[in-house]
Amino acid sequence: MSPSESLFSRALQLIPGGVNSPVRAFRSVGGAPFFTKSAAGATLVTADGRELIDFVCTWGPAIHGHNHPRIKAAIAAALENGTSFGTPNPYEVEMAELIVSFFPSIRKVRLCNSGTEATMSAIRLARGFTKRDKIIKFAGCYHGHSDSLLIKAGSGALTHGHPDSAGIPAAFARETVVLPYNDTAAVDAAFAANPGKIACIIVEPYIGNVGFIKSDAGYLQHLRKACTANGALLIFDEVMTGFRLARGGVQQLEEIIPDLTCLGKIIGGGLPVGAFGGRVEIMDLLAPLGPVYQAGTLSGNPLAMAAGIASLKLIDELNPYAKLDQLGRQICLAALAAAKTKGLPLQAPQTGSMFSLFFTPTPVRDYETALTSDAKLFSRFFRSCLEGGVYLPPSAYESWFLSTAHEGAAIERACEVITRGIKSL
Ligand code: HOZ
Repeated sequence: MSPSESLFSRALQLIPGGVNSPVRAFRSVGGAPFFTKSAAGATLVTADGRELIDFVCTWGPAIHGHNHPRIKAAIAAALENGTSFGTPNPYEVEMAELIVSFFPSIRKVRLCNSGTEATMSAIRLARGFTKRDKIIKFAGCYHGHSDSLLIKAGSGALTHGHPDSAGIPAAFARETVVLPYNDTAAVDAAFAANPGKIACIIVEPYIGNVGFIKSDAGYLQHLRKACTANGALLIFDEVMTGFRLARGGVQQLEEIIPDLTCLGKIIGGGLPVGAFGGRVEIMDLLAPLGPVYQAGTLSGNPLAMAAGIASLKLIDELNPYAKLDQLGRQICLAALAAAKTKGLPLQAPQTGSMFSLFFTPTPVRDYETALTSDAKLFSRFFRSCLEGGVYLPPSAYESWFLSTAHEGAAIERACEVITRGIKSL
């Protein structure tokens, strides 16, 4: 038995499915997950001593590559002072100042521990502010695993066949209106059918959880107008896209001002984190100022804040977006060229360092069209890439992520392996 196999067999005895988050399981692509011993730059080193070029980037946070020396040093320096205080600490203030400087729509921000907490709390806040109960979400968007949002959800919920999770009371599910993404008429119809009842729309402005999908031109602007016209709040879930696709996320690219924004991933520099923020009059409804309760023992944790501050400062120093976009395009063009040679239909939507390969002739613009992708073919492709030393998300319905550390030899090698993988299908 290899070290990974042995660890997995021990894990299976004690941890459901052997993993602490379903997206890490290999059930949809076949085989067992490897265990990671260490990571640096663009490379994971497995417990079995294999080096893999990593296109998961810890599901988004590692925009500067793994174990970046500046982030590591920031954590080490913070560690000297303690790991958690249960009182306000100076790092939280610096983080809040950085977030509002990157996101003009955010005037006040509350820090928490995960993207799930951020979206769950933003929904509660929207309901408290509007005094309405219903929310709109879109099929295939995944906003973490709180009850109101695990309905027609993407990510692991879809990958493992449970987009509508068991355990959600029907009364909760009734308050969530699920619509197709990129369909403006569906939004208008939902508001018309529920006058004065919709508290908010929550959307991944570009979806990263059913594979990567961009919004059609004008779609997000339509959501903004529809919310304003109907007295509902617009919540952008930029947990994945925030700081990754642009300094100020998709809202900067699309020039939209949402009422609330959810963040996570990059602002923790690889440690657990989440945040949500927006207009002052909405945010001031949060306890202790207002009646909407939200809390967390480890919220604003000094180590996570120190790591996140270092990560955001690196973004400002390096302005990595043009480079990341070029690397993303290079991978997608290599894949499309290989597919063309092979006569295989392939879609490769990409913005900057987020993209996906869908094995389908159908342009992918929503949940339904994402499901036309040949998941069995993806599994074979995944295994071929893994054998060649390239680790992709182990699901046909996840975005790939790049870091600045992927430039040079890593990207050349990955293009070769991906090309070979597609040609072998
Ligand atoms: N949004 C991430 C992947 N789509 C979540 C990662 C996880 O569920 O562990």
